[in-house]
Amino acid sequence: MSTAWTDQLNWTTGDITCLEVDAIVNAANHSLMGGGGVDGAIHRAAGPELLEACKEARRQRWPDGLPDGEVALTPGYSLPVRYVIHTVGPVYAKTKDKSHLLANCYRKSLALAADNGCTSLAFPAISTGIYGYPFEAAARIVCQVMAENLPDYPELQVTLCFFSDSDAQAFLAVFDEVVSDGG
Ligand code: AR6
Repeated sequence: MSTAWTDQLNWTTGDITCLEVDAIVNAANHSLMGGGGVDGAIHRAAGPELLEACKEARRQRWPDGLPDGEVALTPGYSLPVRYVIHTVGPVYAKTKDKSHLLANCYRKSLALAADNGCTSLAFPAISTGIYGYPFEAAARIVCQVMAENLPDYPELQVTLCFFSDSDAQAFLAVFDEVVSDGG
């Protein structure tokens, strides 16, 4: 059984805005007008041009806002990256399974990065902050999407950027389980 996808997956802890990769993913909201959490950090580090680019994306492509699970590309401006891929994770709701929307965020970000010639891409833990998605459930979805999709993008290296060591440990526990189950 091939586990080559695991060779394309890396992880780190800290502030995603410091990573020198081709593109980072932003856990944005429908408005694309910025917010708290990682979205706020990315807008602060990129500078005001990022907000202008997001307004332009709204005007041209997403007049009603970016739907859950969709992706939008902008330059990185003052960030040490070429691109920011904005995506909207689902707000967690116990009563409704939104795992496919969280999976779409990751899957469509991989495709958009590859389509734009990126060979390195970093993700924050989408939806697991203000949007309340349980961390382990989210980690399982991340592993599943990476196992299914990374073989389609053999040139792409993905870094998962966790904001704390405890998040990284929680992810690694899930990752080890998935890999030992043959994921
Ligand atoms: N670098 C890496 N990870 C970070 C950083 C950072 N600088 N800051 C926070 N995190 P969240 P969501 C982690 O709340 O749950 C915004 O207001 C954080 O610890 O940023 O998708 C948007 O505008 C958590 O693990 O995003 C939306 O309204 C993860 O990033 C809403 O929050 C995601 O937390 C989106 O909520």
